[in-house]
Formats: sequence, C-alpha cells, structure tokens
Amino acid sequence: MRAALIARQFDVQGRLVAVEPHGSGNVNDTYLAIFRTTFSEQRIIVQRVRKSVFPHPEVIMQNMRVLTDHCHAKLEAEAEGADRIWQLPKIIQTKNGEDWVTDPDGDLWRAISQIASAHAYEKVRHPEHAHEAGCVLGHFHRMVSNLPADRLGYALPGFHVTPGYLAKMDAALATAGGQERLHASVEAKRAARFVEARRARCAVLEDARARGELSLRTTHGDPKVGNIMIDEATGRGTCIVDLDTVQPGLVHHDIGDATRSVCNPAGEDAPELGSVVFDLDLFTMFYRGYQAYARDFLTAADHRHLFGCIHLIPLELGIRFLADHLAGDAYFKVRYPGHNLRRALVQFKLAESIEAREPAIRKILGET
Ligand code: GN1
Ligand code: MG
Repeated sequence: MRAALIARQFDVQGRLVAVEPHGSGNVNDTYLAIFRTTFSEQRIIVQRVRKSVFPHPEVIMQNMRVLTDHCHAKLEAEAEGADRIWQLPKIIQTKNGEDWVTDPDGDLWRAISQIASAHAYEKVRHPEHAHEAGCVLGHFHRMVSNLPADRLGYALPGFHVTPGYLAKMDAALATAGGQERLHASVEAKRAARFVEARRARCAVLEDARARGELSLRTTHGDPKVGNIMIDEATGRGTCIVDLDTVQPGLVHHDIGDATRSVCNPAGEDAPELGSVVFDLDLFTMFYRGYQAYARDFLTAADHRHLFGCIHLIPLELGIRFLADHLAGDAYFKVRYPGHNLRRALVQFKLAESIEAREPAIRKILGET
C-alpha cells in the first residue's frame, strides 16, 4: 500500500505497525500511521493532497511552515498564563529533513503530529460544544492577528470568492452534461432557482473588500466543527486542525464557515431536510466563545458585515456543491450519486433559515 511506503519515509522512531484510513475529509486522503518501539508508540497523520483540488500543494506546506512556526512560538511563550494548554499539530519532517515527499505520480504527501486524547465531531453535540468551537476559532484568530497575511501564499486561488463559484456554476450549466443533470431532478432545478433569487447578494463581501472596508488577514479557511478538536479529559476546545486552506482571506470567511457548521445541529449530511435549522442557542454560545478571545481585533466595519457572512457562506458552500454536482462530481468526494446535490440542498435550507431569523441573529450580534 502506497500510504505505508510513504509513512516510512518520515522521521519517526520505531516500526510501522498499522496504516488505516482516518477522518472524513471531502478532499484529501488521510491515514493514521502507528509506529511502535519496545517501550512506546507514536501515531501520526499522513495525507495525500489532491492535486486536482490544490493546484499548488507546495504552497500549502510553505504556509503551514510559516503558520506553525509563528503559532508554536507564541503558544509556548504564552503557555504559563494561558487558561488551558492550546495545541496545534506540527509538521513531521522526512528522514532527509524535508517538509513533504512527492510520490511517483507527482502527488504531495505530508505527515503531521496527531493531537492525542482529543476528538473532532462532525456535528455539534450541545451548546457547550458550540461555545468551545467559538473559543477555538477566536483563539486562532487572536494567535494569527500579528502574522501578516502577505507572509502567506495562495494555496487555493479564488477560495471563498463567492462570485467565482457562481461563475463556475454558470459554466457547468452551459454544458450539455450540466443541462442534463439540471433537468434530471426537480431538486436540482429548485436549487438552481434558489441561487438565482440570491445572485445579487453573492458579492457582499467582495464588494466591501473592494471598497476598502474589509481587509485581508491570515485565515484558516475551513473552520467547520469537524476540524475543531475537543480535549477528552476536560471537554474544552484544544485546537483547530486541517491547515490546508490557511491563506490570506477575510475573517468573515472563517466566521461564516464556522457558524454554518456549528449552528446546524443536523449536520452537513442531514438525513431530513426538515431538521436543518440555524439554531440560535448554539449561535449565542458560539459567538460568546468567539468574542472571549477575538473581541479586540474586530473593527466596526468587520461587525457591520457579520450577518452578511453568516448568510453568505452557507449559500456559497451550497453553490459549490451544486456546481460540482452539475459538473459531474469532480471536486468533492461523494459517497453516492446525487450526494453533492443533497449537500447543496442542506446548505440552502440553512441559508433560508438564516434569512428567516435575521432580526434575532442581528440582536445576538449586538446590533440595535
Ligand atoms: C472541504 O476536505 P474538507 O472536508 O476539509 C472543503 C471546504 C468545505 C468542506 C465542507 C479545500 O473540506 O471548503 O467547507 O469540504 N475544502 C476545500 O465539508 O475545498
Ligand atoms: Mg479542509
């Protein structure tokens, strides 16, 4: 198995005893590799980065190096006065001292440390969990608030640029295959109409950025609940994982992505569309946790666009899923035909729930 051959190239003590698929990412292939010596065991995460999704995988690794060097130094310097032991995975180098290896197919593989005794959950479990997710994202934003975004490259050009995803959807619709998939189901047509009715709202963040109201910062890019690790021993958040999408972005991308995930207790794969709602109690708890760490660096303009991003990011993710469905499932891994369409419908249901609760959400945000 290729993952085992690759795992042995990293600088880990002991003998490799197991390599098994790990997690439920929609893009990369992830494995857990276990190494043992006579007295100890080390578990590492080994991943193949999908080049069909990430055109510049080496930029991911350069960013990860810059980010982890910055954050680990900061975490260690602040550890004594901190309210908990905050963690962040580290890059495990190869035996030759490299940050990654390239396989004969040209795919990039890397290894990172596993955060021990902690779990990430695909769905939020209770309000306290939402609170901890808010703390972890707020803490991450605080940690990178003095890491200038221009120290990072663009691993995924166009990521979270919503009008770009609309253009992709339009391009898919302009193909014969796209038309065929559109007309194959009432759901696909309904989904396309849902987007059509909201087309004008898709540029809210990009327009604000063009006007100079919002500026690029170091962002995580993918802070969904499934990337937030909860310490088994204390029940508190301990770190955020999946650093592939760390690049210059708007904090709004992160806030909207976290809330679309944390505040939807039915999850991204909700079996019943009727169970998908934006839960205001979960949102209250999330926002309280976020503000506990990040209050200080949000500007007045940032605040003005918070509702906008909470609504936009589920709409954007729905458009991404729908565009991929129409294009024949080239980007996101699917478990069954129509999976991306189904995922899109869940996000649209969530966006609709956010529209219906706009006044209540704005109130929780402290708007008068
Ligand atoms: C993808 O691969 P994964 O699960 O970490 C996607 C995110 C989406 C997410 C939805 C690089 O993340 O943007 O929000 O699926 N990552 C990329 O589950 O596109
Ligand atoms: Mg990811």
